[in-house]
Amino acid sequence: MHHLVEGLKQHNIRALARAITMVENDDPDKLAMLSDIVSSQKHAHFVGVTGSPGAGKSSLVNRMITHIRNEGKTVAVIAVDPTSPFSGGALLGDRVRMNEHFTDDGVYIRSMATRGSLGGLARATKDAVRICDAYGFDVVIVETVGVGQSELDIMKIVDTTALVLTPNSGDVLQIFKAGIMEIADLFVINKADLDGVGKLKGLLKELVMMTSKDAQKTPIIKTITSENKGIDELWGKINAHHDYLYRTEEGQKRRKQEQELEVYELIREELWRDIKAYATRNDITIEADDDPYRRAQDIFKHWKKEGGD
Ligand SMILES: Nc1nc2c(ncn2[C@@H]2O[C@H](COP(=O)(O)OP(=O)(O)OP(=O)(O)O)[C@@H](O)[C@H]2O)c(=O)[nH]1
Ligand SMILES: [Mg+2]
Repeated sequence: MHHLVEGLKQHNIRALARAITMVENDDPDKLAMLSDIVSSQKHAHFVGVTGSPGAGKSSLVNRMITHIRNEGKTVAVIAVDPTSPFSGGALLGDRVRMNEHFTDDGVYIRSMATRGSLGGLARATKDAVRICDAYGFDVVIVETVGVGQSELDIMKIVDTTALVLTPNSGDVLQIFKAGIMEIADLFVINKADLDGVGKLKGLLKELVMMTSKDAQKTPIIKTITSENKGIDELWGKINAHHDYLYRTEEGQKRRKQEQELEVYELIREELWRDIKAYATRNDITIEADDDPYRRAQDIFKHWKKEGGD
């Protein structure tokens, strides 16, 4: 077994940090570690919290941590900022927001940044979540700023995603973006102490009615993090969604589809690496005026003819 995985099993926090750094840096040794991770997974509840910048995600996560700890469970938080290549800034903000938990061993907070592509960040986050699971946290929360496709990819990692919206902020427009309705399992109206809550709730209700495809209607929960209001209800709904996924036939079906997607995603990644390496070895170049469809077909066919590697 990989030495870092041994370390994780012994609850060594440095092994945890080093394992996450390894996936963050896309270290060549990571695959050996990750295959050992899968067999050590304990199936924590993976929760996503996404929304516009400043919607109150970190404040909400901070309250959730307290709630989860009061239930006697441990929790890891991975804060991902797809807009920033540096983890420093995000970490600073989260340190302030989640400060009170920094000395608790039952809580681990880590920021993730990308050294490469955004796709790479989604992949690295998924790996980091699994690493936290293998370590033995009961709950793993992923906080990400909702800005584009990358956060959608990141949120496919988790079991339950809460989309955080605020009244009168215009960020309700987020939910009209392609794909967001599929990933949002709960709507949170945070900053419910501000005006415009009723209007936002009405709009969300209509939207849920229009788009609901199954019995499980997307819940809408109001929270005020500054007053610790709505956190019990939010956590209750998050757990109810987890039960739905793991205890109902429809939930099983959804999990199966997601697993299939992941397997094919991994195949795509491997294929891409192989074909790219083949092209480099054979000095294949692509010119500005090439027909992209034809060139893609040509390269793929030649790669296959060579035995596909
Ligand atoms: N009025 C009010 N303000 C809130 C509430 N929750 C959070 N805030 C404030 O909103 C601001 C942003 O909170 P954060 O928790 O940092 O928001 P965030 O979504 O994590 O922000 P980023 O990570 O930068 O995208 C802070 O000034 C909070 O004090 C709330 O329920 N009501
Ligand atoms: Mg934050």
